[in-house]
This record gives sequence, C-alpha cells and structure tokens, in this order.
Amino acid sequence: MADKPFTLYGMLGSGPTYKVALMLTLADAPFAFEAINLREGAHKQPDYLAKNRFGQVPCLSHEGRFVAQSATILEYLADRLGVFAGRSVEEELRIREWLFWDFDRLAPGIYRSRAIKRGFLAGDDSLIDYFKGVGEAGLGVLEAHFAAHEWLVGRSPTIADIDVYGVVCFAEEAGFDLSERPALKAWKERFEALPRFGTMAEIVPAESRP
Ligand SMILES: N[C@@H](CCC(=O)N[C@@H](CS)C(=O)NCC(=O)O)C(=O)O
Repeated sequence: MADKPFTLYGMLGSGPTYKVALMLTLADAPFAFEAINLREGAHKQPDYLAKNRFGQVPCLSHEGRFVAQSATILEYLADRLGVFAGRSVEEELRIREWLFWDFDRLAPGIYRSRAIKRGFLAGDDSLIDYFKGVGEAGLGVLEAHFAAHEWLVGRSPTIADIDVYGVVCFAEEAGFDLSERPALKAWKERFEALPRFGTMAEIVPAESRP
C-alpha cells in the first residue's frame, strides 16, 4: 500500500467512493483501496473518524493528509494531477455549480431510490414517490443540457462529468428508465468510452478487494 501515492478508503457499491476511484483510474494515478465495512460500523470507529470526521466513505489519503467528501476529493485531485479541471475561471465556476447541484438535486433522488430498492432504507409509497420525483427532475435537467452539449462543461470531460456519472450510472438500478432520455444516454455511453474507464468492480485494485 505504501508504494502507491493515494489510498482510497471506501466501500464497493458506494457511489461517492466510485466517483473517486473513477477519477484516479481515468487519470492513470495508481491507488491502494482500503475497504471500510459500514455494516460493522467501521466508519464510526475512532481510528476512521480521525481520518474523516463525518464518519462516511470515501476518504482519500495523500502525502500525509486525509481528504473527505467526494466532490472535494475530485477538486483536490484535479488540482494536484492537473487533469479533468476547468480551463478558465468560468469553467471552474460551472464545474463547481454542477458539483453542488448534484448532491442537492440529483444524488438524493437516485441514491435514495436505489437504497430503498436494495432494502438498505425503509420507504413507504410517499417517500418512494418523493425520491422518484427528485430523481426524474434531476435527470430532466441533464437531458436538457446534453441535448445541446457534449460534456457538462467545455468541450472535454471534467470532474463535473465524473461526479455526475457516479450517480447516473446507478439510475437504472434505482428504477429510472434512461431510454426515455436519449441525450443523457448518449453522454453516458461517451463517458464509458473514455480510456481506462471501468466499473467499480473492475477498477478497485484486485489485491485489496474485500
Ligand atoms: N457527501 C458525501 C456522501 C458520502 C456518503 O453518503 N457515504 C455513505 C456511503 S455511500 C456513507 O458513508 N454512509 C454512512 C453514514 O453516512 O453514516 C460524499 O460525497 O463523500
């Protein structure tokens, strides 16, 4: 583990963990993966809380520092690795807007619907409908954007695409029908065609798979 510049603490199946693993993989940055067992409460133990005070995954370790919150980690990596960043102040602003919008208006609808479907979250019909509505609205915003743009910001993929992809890739599993959103589906396929792209199971270093 010590020979890799980055260590990602996370969980297979966690969308925010996947976002960071994707960023490192697409950037061709070798990383070690340390599985945090949420079912056993490892994320609330003092040794992990010392790395991430929020008691959540993911967390990234690099050069003796720990970074929490997937969007913050993406920004940190874009800055340190010099890839998938904005090319101007304008682009940096647009990227940050998408990052904040994702966790406000997209991720809750998709991630919570998925959690209910997988039995990790109890939900009655009104809660299921609420998250379905939030998810559909978020996907609608993306469909409208991609009807006119190839990527979220500028003319090439940025951390905004990585961040949003890490949610959209779970949409079908969460019960959303992407075939009704052709521009979004086309972007998803464009993203999946990027060099080194892989699913979470494919990109987590084999030696560290739990
Ligand atoms: N905003 C955080 C969300 C992270 C998050 O929700 N992680 C989940 C796993 S997917 C978690 O750690 N849940 C346990 C908890 O919140 O106690 C991020 O993007 O890093």
